[in-house]
Amino acid sequence: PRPLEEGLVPWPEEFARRYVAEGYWIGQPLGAALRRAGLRTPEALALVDGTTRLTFRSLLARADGLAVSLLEDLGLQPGDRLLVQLPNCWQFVVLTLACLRAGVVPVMALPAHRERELGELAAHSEAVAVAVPEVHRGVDHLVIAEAITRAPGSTLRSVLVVGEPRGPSQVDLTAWCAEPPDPEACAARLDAQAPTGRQVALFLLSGGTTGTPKLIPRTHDDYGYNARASAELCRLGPGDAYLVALPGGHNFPLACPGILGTVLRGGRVVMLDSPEPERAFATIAAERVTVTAVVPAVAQRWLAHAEAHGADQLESLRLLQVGGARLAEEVARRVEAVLGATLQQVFGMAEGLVNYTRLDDPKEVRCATQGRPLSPGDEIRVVDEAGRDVPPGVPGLLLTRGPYTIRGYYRAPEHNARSFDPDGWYRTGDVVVRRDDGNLVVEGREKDIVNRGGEKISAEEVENLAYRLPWVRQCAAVAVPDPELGERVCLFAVLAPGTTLTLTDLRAALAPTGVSPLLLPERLELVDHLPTTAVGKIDKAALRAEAARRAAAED
Ligand code: J2J
Repeated sequence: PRPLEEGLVPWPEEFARRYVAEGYWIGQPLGAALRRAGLRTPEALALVDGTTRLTFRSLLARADGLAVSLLEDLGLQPGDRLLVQLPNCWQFVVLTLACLRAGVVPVMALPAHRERELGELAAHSEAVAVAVPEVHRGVDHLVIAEAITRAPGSTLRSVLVVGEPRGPSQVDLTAWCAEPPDPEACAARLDAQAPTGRQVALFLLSGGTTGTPKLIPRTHDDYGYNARASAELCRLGPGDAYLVALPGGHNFPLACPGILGTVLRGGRVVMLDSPEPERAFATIAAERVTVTAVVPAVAQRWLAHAEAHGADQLESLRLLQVGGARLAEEVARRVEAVLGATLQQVFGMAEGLVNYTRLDDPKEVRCATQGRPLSPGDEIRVVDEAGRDVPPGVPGLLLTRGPYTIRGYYRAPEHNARSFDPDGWYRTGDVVVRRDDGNLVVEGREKDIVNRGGEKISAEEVENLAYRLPWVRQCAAVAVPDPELGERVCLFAVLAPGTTLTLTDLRAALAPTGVSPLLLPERLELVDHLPTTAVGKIDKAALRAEAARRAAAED
């Protein structure tokens, strides 16, 4: 593999100096900061997963033991990439901390990824190892890990597995997460070669990747600040218990303030494999959970459950963060009334900028807006198509720069030319209104994705997949409104004369291609031709309206 640094876009030195001078970047490796925080209360409970309960002392020792094993037994070097696709389990937390301590860079894949996406991520990041569960929800991830390891040109050498290893290059991750006999020696070894603040700590994934996956390099300095400032904004403390109900490798539950913010504040992290209401409510009650983060689709399921069965189990919950997709104002109002927790809307992105409503904002702000930037160092602009700033109250495209917003995707010069302007502003692709009070309201988006309950799906990827069927002459994927998930994928297709296609056949034909099930359309509309705009591009706005009209007509 090539060195990590090749293909990174650093912040210009004048910005870096400012972020240091203003105290955002503290020049500390995130692993050491987490360790220092945990050592303040070594015997306090740090991590819960079912019947597994680890104190800070045990968690930190395990992380350091695993970090040393990665370096010495697996032969990883600091800067090497490790592809991580684990469900929410305690081993995920130990592994993440271990990577941060060792300077090994985790690439946070999502549970829905399959052979094709994981293979692309491994190739693009030149990962040398991959961590997977053996089997999870009926999917054999070890078979996928083996397949991407064998792929031509693969740089993967080892597989870390939660479950039973099946071969010589596979490691029992749970066993490797045991407490080492001499944690002090491990800590000393790791402290001696800790990464610097400016180095890449981890890679997150951009929602809705096209072609080559977009990897988001987050540094120790910037990600540490993201987690620390978010934890402060949410007033996390040692008395808090944070429930990880969304996939732990996503930016929201990882660092907004999420797992990392909770550990930094001496709170405890509770892992749960699914946000399904019955188990989530029981876990909140049993572990006295005070804070959690969900997407709007999950908030709605929790509401329905509480309306049917009561919300007594949620008594300890003080803060419910909702983000990832637009939350309707009526739903927001019911969340506070029915679930009894303060609602915090979070409009964030793995590239950086996170907007929050504040805990003491008036109810109208909490329910009707998506908040304002986390940091005084965040710069935002709202502009028209020509790039001119628009006044408050007028919708426009959101651009941003700041101490925790990247300046470029990893090894992606073409994407970067489109996604960042020459002054380093990141084009979020979101259409927002900035109100007079500074709060943002998300009105729509310019980027061609479907936001399925917070999961971002690239329309172009769905289209490329559908074009594999020879009788699909022309197609376009768009979002169709959905009462549960907000949006689902609808495919409009023009077929070759004399051929036909049903949704079931379409999905059955595409499923064996080893792609994430999220890419399979959930609605199919056969048409004679696709509408085009004045410049001859497929008119997606017209198709979205048509999909919405047809879906509504069926209800
Ligand atoms: C409308 N759209 C939203 C919101 C994100 C916290 C919370 C979410 C993410 C996330 C995150 C939205 N209302 N409240 O990283 O730290 C849409 C926007 C945005 C895109 C980013 C976090 N919150 N969105 O969702 O990288 O379109 O991050 O640009 O997955 O989700 O997606 P992602």
